Amino acid sequence: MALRVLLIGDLHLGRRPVRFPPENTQPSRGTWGQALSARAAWERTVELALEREVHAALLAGDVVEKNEDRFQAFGPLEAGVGRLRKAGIEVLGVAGNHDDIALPRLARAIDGFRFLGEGGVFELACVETGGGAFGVLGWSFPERVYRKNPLERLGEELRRKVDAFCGGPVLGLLHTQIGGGEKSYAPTRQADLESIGVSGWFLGHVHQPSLAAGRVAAGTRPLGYLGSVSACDIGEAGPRGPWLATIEDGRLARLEQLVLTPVRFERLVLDLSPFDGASESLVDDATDALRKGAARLAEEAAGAVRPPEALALRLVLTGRHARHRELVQHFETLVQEAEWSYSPSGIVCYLEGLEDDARPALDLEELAETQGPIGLMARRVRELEDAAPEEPDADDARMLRVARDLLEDLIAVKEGS
Ligand SMILES: [Mn+2]
Repeated sequence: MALRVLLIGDLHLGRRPVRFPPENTQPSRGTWGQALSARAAWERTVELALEREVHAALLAGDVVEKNEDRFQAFGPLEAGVGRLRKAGIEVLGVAGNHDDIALPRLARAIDGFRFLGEGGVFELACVETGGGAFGVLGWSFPERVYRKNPLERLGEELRRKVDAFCGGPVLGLLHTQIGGGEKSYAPTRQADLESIGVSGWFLGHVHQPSLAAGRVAAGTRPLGYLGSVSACDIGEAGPRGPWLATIEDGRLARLEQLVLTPVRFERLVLDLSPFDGASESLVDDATDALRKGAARLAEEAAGAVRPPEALALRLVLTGRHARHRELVQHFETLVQEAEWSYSPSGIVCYLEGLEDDARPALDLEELAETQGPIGLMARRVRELEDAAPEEPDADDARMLRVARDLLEDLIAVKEGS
């Protein structure tokens, strides 16, 4: 018989995306603020837990964005935990650096929420469910800023108990910075974590998921970040959601990411080089390409367990184009005026930002032959480029771009005169 455990990473109830879709668009219900909130992600998580008939749900810390948000978080958290408990699902959680005060208080006030590792002391809980028993080894942040290695407080006795735990596999639940230095939050080393006899470590804190989905090979033990449950900015690009662990015959057999983020962030790279610089419809052609790219990403996002309501795109311009500046200005306006949207597959795509990595198509050789400031600048840029290393670092690359921008500015001045 299979035992299903839902593993929930950084939820951050109270958090909202930094930028919403244009005002002339609408989510399937409510406002964008509601539809794209962490609360909406939590509600999707609860729905999926019921749908997949999981036996337990584990929260890996930072359930609440800020300790002060606990009053607003109480209602949705209580309602969700209530629905899970009513369906016979066990709910356990540990606190992270964002909810060191909020989570223990909420857990005390909510019926059936088991808070683990209070006060920064590791705790081994036995979870008995209709699908079988398993253990959870958990630790909670005792205060907001905790810079010591939590494993220092995992005694020999508890280590032995984990090794000898007879009820089933033990899942490790911890909010930590692997490989972190003395200025990071609850830093641990991977080797230390591996030295504990759990069947897997499911970690909170880093919002980029690092676990591998699929079958867990015999003899291997997963160790990684669950990631955030929903995204808030381009720093959280890609699929987001909780993970489903399946335990079969007393061992961890499968891991699956249940992608359900209400808003998904993606980078959309648009190469300007192929566009015909002589075309009168250049700007329309480039905008068409943006639409096509959005449609492709929306189609991919629509394949999620729960498709997003919105797809926030960071438009990244690359390549070279003679009318580079004109194109950049066009897309800048689209981003700033926040009116561009496109809704293929029922997902509202919008622009959350622009990165211009494209360059003007300048014929340096030709320009360097000319007299006056433009020729002088072109010769300087050419020297700079010749002197630059094959793979310039970020600073060098930026300086080269600034130099080329100056050249482009000089050309614009001349053309404008
Ligand atoms: Mn977090």
